[in-house]
Formats: sequence, structure tokens, C-alpha cells
Amino acid sequence: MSDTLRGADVVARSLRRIGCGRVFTLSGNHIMSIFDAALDAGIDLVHVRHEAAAVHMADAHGRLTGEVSVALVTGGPGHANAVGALYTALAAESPMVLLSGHAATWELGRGGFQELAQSDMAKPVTKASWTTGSAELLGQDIGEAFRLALSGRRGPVHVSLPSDLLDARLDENAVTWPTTAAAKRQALADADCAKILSLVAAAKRPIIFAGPQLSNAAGRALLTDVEAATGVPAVILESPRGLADATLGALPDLAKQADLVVLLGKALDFTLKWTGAPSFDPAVRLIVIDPEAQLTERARREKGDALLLACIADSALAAEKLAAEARKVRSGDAAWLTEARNALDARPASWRDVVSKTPGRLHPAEVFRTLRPFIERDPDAILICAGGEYAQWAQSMLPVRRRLINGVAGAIGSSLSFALAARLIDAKAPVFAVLGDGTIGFHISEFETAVRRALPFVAILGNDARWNAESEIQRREYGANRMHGCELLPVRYDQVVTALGGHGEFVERAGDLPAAIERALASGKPACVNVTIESTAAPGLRLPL
Ligand SMILES: Cc1ncc(C[n+]2csc(CCOP(=O)(O)OP(=O)(O)O)c2C)c(N)n1
Ligand SMILES: [Mg+2]
Repeated sequence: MSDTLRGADVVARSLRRIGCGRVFTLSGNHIMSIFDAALDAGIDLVHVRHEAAAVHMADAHGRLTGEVSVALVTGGPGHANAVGALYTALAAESPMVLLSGHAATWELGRGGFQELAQSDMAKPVTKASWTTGSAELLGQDIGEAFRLALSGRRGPVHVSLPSDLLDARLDENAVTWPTTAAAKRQALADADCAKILSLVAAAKRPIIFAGPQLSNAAGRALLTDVEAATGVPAVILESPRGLADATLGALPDLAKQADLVVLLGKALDFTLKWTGAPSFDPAVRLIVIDPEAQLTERARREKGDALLLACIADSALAAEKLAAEARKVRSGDAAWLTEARNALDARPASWRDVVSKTPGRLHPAEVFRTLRPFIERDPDAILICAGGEYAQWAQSMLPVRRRLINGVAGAIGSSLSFALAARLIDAKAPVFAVLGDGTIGFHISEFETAVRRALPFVAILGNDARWNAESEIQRREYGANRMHGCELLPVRYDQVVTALGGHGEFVERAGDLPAAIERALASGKPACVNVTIESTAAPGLRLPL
């Protein structure tokens, strides 16, 4: 006689079987059975303060580990709160699964408690989204969700779990447990690799643009390898500002000169201005390497004959092969690579000594000149930046190996959640989150989660009492006399953080910043260094004429 299990036990044990020992969650009636089952399955529940934060944490966890990470929320409003954050995870191609509790199957269509068309709601922001149909399928569905999250172009997958199925008892022998079979990754075909290398060799000014899959430390190392082996500048395009991402220096000037663009898992989209004029030479040609035929077909529709070659392959596998094969033949035009690297890495000399013109406020460059040596102390330091004008300065001035930004979704608000997830993954490395005063309001209560879970990190808050990115749009588009509605109060967020149990610092003078950062690190607590800054537009970098 075998034992009976609750559906909830099947869910918890299935997660454990496929290597998931940590779940980001916010409790609710529909999922308390899973909370209970997690006890015996040995799953660590990271209980957060808003469902979107749970998704952001699973997103960051997935990006940093490369493994499927899980958010678990309750049905109806809990699910609805979570869905918005999936948009960021989808655009960042994060391998993650959102499990949501759900009204009982017998309640559906009858006005059940928190009944909602959950899987329909999650569909546009996931790779796949469905509701489990029977208790026997719970294990299998979780396995399938994990497999899909990692296959092809990675991304979030959603499964809704009706509460009666979680409470149902079933014979252990009737359970189909998930398997850990690795997702199949498509290799780059030999012939395609050879063709790409010969087209690249024939080009005068080729550029490789990589997508989100290569934005982690391993991916960046791989791209450095590809660049060295092929002689082709290789950059990650991961910002909603696209070519104008301040991280990438004078890339807009470089892009105009390119005669061949290789997209390595990077979608042909708005970030590249679809490689059209005037951002690119009208004669520019393309090679697209992508794990999904849908994306190569889109490129074909967009570019027609300018698309020289489209191949289906996993970005990392393709990068490895290109580097290995290129090393055997030739390296590219050293002059073009040097020119490109100079443009990408160049920063104006004025940034070394620019200071604020407003007493009691720092220029963002002063903040990040000060922060840089703290980051350079540890090669494993993790930098998180999320949106706004202020964070663009950090992206431009702080070269790091391990970095998380909100990504091409362009949604602000995820940075504190990202910092918590980063700290859970790495107990030692310094974690800095750079964010604006508008952005901190989204999830400031996650400082309480961080304190409760003893997850120290340092937020370097740029406080200009304004949603400046939008203010700047008003100035540019409508005129300085029509800037309105984007002001905020000069709030003492450091005191909010102190009240939540963390460490707070308030800085109004550049000279006080180093000691404040030092104290924040030494506190061993989640900390907020609230720096009053001048409202400053993001840096727009161009090559000198
Ligand atoms: C979820 C979401 N809502 C709104 C926006 C639009 N948005 C982008 S940046 C920004 C202002 C951010 O203000 P703050 O964090 O203070 O940074 P600042 O620009 O002032 O440096 C806004 C409202 C967005 N990108 N994402
Ligand atoms: Mg601001």
C-alpha cells in the first residue's frame, strides 16, 4: 500500500526533485497548502511584501543563476499583482516560473472567491500559461513549465493551481513526477558557422549585437572571447535606450558605419531601430542567429534581401563555436576593432572633475566617481541599476562583470527586489543598487524583507525630488516652461529604511559620501544612502567631431 499525498505535497516535492529549494512568495488562502507542504519538502519560502517583488526576485535569481527560479502567489488579486512584473522577465528572457493559486475548479463560472481568468491574463507576458486540469497532472505540469522556461528563447512560464487540486489526496503511485531532463539547446550548424565567419571576414566594419541570454558574467566573458577571436566588436544591447545606452559610449556613431550586423540572440526590434536609416547605413546587411524561428522570420520580413543568413541556434552555444572556429582561421581588422572599442569605452574627460552647481546637491558623476573604488574592491561586486536619468550615469561610469539592469522592458521599480535576490545567491560579494527617488517608492517595503532575512546590500539613492526622466521629456518636447506634474517631495527615504530596521545615511555634500558608503557597508544591514542630487539628464555620448 502506498501513502496518499496532497496535491500541494506533489507540488512541493516536484519542485525539490527538479532542484528548486527556494521560492519567492506572498501568502494567500489558495496557496497555504503549499506553504504547509514546503515544510516537509525543505523549501525555503522567501516571503515578500508585494507579489510583483516575488516575480522580480525570481527574475533576478533566474538571470544570475541561469536556473529556473520560482515565484508563488495567491489567486485573483495576488496573481494580478504578479503579472505586471512578468513583462520585465519576458523581455529579459529570464528562466522563471510563476505558480499562482486559483479558485477551486468547482467554483468556476459561479462567482468563486477571487475567481479570475488567470492563465489568459498571464498569456501575453509569458512563453506559455495554463491551469492544471487534475491533481494527477500537478507534478508533470511543473516539470513541463521548467522545461519550457529554459528551452529556445528563455522566459517566464505560468501555471495556475486550483485550490481543490492542491487539497486533493492522491495515491503516491498515481503521481507523474517531473524529470530533470535538460532543455535541448540547438547547436550552430558547421556550415552556418563557416558561412558566418566568411561573411564577417569579407565585411569591413562588422558589429555583433548580443541579446539578454549573454548578459550575465559567463555570457559577457564569452562575448569577450568572441570579440578577441573574430576581431569583431561584440556588445550586449540590453537597455530600452538601445543604441543610446550610456554603457555603450558612442555606439550610435559606430552603428552608422557598420556594413554588417550580426544579431546573436538579439531580437531585431526598436532598440536597434530595426537597423534602419538614419541610425544605420541603408546598405547595411544582417546575419541573424536566434533560438526561435519566429524571430528569424520577423527579421526576414523586416529586412528582405539585406538578411544574408538566418540560423536557428542557442546564443551561448553559437558564441562558443564562433569563437573556437574563428581562432583557427583569422582575426579581423584590428584597426576597426580598436576604433570601435575606443568609441564604446570613451568617456568625456570632463566627467573626472564635473561637480554640482547647486549647493547641497551632488552631480551624478560625483556620486559614481566616489562609488567606483568601492565596487573595484571586489571583482565579484554586483551592480544593479534600474531606469531613470540618474541610473544611466552609473551604467556609464561603473564597469562591472556582474550587473543587472531592468532590461529592454524599461520598467522601473525592480532594483530593490533584484538586490535581495543577488544577496541570496552570493552571501559575500558587495551588492549595490542604484536607483532614483521615484523608483524607490515602488517596493521600499522590501527593505523589511531584507532585514527580516538578513540580506544586506547598499542602495545608492539619487534623490532629486522628481521623476526626472519624464521631466526631461517635457523639457525636450514641450519646453522648459511646460515641465509640470513630475515633482516629488524631498523625502528622507533613509529614515524610512531605518524605521524598517535597516541602516540609513543622508548625504548632501560630496565630501561626506565616502564615509557614508563605508558606514553603510560596515552596518551589515540593508542600507540606503540617500544622496541629494541635481536633476541631470542622462549622458548622451558622441564621438568628438
Ligand atoms: C513601471 C514603469 N512606470 C513608469 C515608467 C516611466 N518612467 C521611466 S523613468 C521614470 C522616472 C524615474 O524617476 P527616478 O527614479 O526618480 O529617476 P530620475 O529620472 O529622477 O533620475 C519614469 C516615471 C517606467 N519606465 N516604468
Ligand atoms: Mg528622481
